[in-house]
Amino acid sequence: RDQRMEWWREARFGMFVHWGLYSGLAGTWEGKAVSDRGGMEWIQNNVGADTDTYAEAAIPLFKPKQGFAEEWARLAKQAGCKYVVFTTKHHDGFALHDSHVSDYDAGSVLERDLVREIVDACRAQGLRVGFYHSVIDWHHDQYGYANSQQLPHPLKGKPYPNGERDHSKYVEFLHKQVDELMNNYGPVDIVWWDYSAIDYQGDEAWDAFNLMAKVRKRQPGVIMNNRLFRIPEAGWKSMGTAGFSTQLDPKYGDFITPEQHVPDEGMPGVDWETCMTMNTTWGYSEHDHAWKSTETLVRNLVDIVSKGGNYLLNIGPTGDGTIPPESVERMQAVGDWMATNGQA
Ligand code: FUL
Repeated sequence: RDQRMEWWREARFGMFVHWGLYSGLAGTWEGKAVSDRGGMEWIQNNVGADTDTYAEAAIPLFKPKQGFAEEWARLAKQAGCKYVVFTTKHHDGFALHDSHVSDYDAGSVLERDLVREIVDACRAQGLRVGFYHSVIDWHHDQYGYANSQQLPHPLKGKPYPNGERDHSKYVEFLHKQVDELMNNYGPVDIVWWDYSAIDYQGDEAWDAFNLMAKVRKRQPGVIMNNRLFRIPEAGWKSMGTAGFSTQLDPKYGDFITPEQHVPDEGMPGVDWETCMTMNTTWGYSEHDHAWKSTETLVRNLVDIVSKGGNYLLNIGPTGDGTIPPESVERMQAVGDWMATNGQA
């Protein structure tokens, strides 16, 4: 087992943050609730909007307030989290850093570098920092697994060669953007890839081994999850509650992300992490009121930790970066419990 994993094995509890253009839309499209359940970070896909229509609706609603990142970091600290993993880019393709290889990024659109703001705030609280990065990209015009015509079902898109797109151009772009993220923000503790699915097979789709090698070269201490690959040997047969293999070949990543599935017997010798929402959506939705109780969250934490895993609990801030009060309350309550019952 890899020594780079040591801090993470002790960490137990992390805060996940889904935040991007979709957050301002808040689960609403053209004045109507898209749904009161499920991942509203997928709203572009759910309503079948092409990237321009989506951007036009979403950009005016994404207005990060000053100091939002300090609020996140303070809450993570209070809650007893040891690390924060946040979306540097989700499937919609909008990057939160100041990217020089894209104009669909916070630098170009808002003249802000939101990644820097978040990293600085987390570091100031002594938190480890993880970059969630989506390899899926509904914006890039050469992305080969979907095009705007195929929305709302981009996952059923066929890979290049499709006669229209040169997916290798997208891969080049992906590598460059990741390189920016690895070079410009100091030490990065985690890269949390998301994700390879049925049609997207690891190395072929993303030049994944090279991508990982480059990341490790720039960030010798970094650890990465196994979602860059969708092959059984990588330990990820399914993201859902179906079975998955407990084997993780380190060449595919350092830890398994089984998501909302904890086998009764745990997974001795395997580093794993369960990520979870507090309601049913990762990205903010004003319509989702299905909040899990604090008791449930504490039970989850105990359950996961007792089986040797880490719990990565999600918040979905609004378009200005405010954390929903329901999430604040729950994080603080978990923090109180940790302070009384947890390890130091
Ligand atoms: C999935 C994504 O499709 C969801 O939107 C979310 O980010 C979840 C954590 O992972 O792969």
